[in-house]
This record gives sequence, C-alpha cells and structure tokens, in this order.
Amino acid sequence: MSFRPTSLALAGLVLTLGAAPISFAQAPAGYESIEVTDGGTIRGLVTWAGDSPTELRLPVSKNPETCGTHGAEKVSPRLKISPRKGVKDAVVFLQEIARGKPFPTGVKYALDQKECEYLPHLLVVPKGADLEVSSSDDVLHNVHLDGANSGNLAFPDKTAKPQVLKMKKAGFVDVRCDNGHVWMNGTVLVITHPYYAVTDEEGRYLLADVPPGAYKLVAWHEGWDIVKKDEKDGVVTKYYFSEPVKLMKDVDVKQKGEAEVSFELRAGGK
Ligand SMILES: [Cu+2]
Repeated sequence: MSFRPTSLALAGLVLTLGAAPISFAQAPAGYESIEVTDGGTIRGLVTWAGDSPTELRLPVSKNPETCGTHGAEKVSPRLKISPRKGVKDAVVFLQEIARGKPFPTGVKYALDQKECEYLPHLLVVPKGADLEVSSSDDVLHNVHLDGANSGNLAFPDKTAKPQVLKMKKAGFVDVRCDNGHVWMNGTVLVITHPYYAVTDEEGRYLLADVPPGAYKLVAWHEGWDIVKKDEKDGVVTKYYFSEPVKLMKDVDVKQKGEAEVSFELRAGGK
C-alpha cells in the first residue's frame, strides 16, 4: 500500500525525489538518528463520531473448542470503540521525518496467536527488524502475510517453534489465517522512524521528543465493514472488508511545546 505525499516541501525542508513513488511512512533519503534535546510532544485522541455501531459478530465455523470464546461467535477485532467513543488500534504517525530520536533498543517485536486471534491486533515494527511469530493454540494456524512484506508460516499447534521474519520493506502488511479461521486478521505496519503510537482503549496516543518543525500527522485505521463474502455450503470462506481509513492533519511542533491533534472516524469510513 503506498501513496504519494501531497506536498514535497515539508517543514521548510525540500526533499529531492526520484520518479518512483514513495512508500507510505518512508523517509526518502533514509532516517538519521540524532539526540533530540528540545523536542515537543504531540498527543490527542482518535474517537468515533456519532452513535457507536453494534459490534460485529462473526460465526466460529471451525475449532469452536479453541476459537469460540464468545459461544459460537467471535466479536470482530476490527473496530473497538469504548463507551466514551475512544477507538482502539488506530496507528498515528508522522508521515515523514528525516531525522529524530532513535528507535528504542531491546524491544522484541512479537505476534502471537491465541484463541484464534492475533495478539496484538496491530503491531508496528521498525524497517529491517525481526518479527517473531508464535502460536499459543492447539489448532493448525497458517499465518499469511501480504503487502509490503509477505510470508506464509504454518503452526500445527502450540509446541511449534516461533518463526522469525525480517521486515525488509516499509508499509502495511495484512495478516490472516488460511485455515478456516476466516475472522482472524491483524496488521503489521513496518516503519522507518519511531514517531508512531497505537491508540489505547480510550483512543489516546502520544508522540514524544519530536524535533521542532511542521509535519503531516497521519491516523490510519483498518476497514471494518464487510463489503462481500465468499460462501461454500452456507459457511463463509472469506470476508472482504472496506478499505482502510487514512486521515491526515498538519501539526506544528514548538521547542519543548505540546501540540494536541485529534481525529474522528465515522460510519462509512470517511
Ligand atoms: Cu487459524
């Protein structure tokens, strides 16, 4: 998934670009880690505008003994709205930044499969880092990664060893299971810089130590509406979901200042 930035001159910094499209969230000339001593903070909320929709429940058509934590249904993990309208699992990040703080060290980027769901549902991984995938379930899962990075990993049961995939390219990666667990999905965002945050249960996010300057701030959320489904003998074999929602706002970060930027999602995705 990629798109071109609307403006090539950001933050007073003129970027020279080649003919190739720029990957989403990728700094064209690479990212330079520096010590940031006068950085500011960007914080805010991702919230739901209007009445919260009824949660989407999907029938558990396979391995209910392992997967059926809500009886014979799974609550779709794609849209989680708190009673106060906070939206969990949106990712907020600077669209581009050439230099800033380093990625934190000693972080393990891991994706587990538990009760036929991906934990975490949305994971951000630095470009070039290892993603470790494991399973805590005693049913066969097949982890199908597709997008900026691809892969196909089989986990017969929870005794299967974790498998490691290097996330070489920046961009979004869809994760799903091809073994009949049609509700299982997750997203990995591979990013070139550490200015990102995944929203918590109340939709909150915080970006710290941002070098002073003007930026484009992106809020991204996966699509949540079912637009189509394949069925065989009355059983859904594949769900197709609406496109992800990408919202963008300008933000000006002052030296040791605090900027507040919030985003709203709404029914229909726009
Ligand atoms: Cu599975």
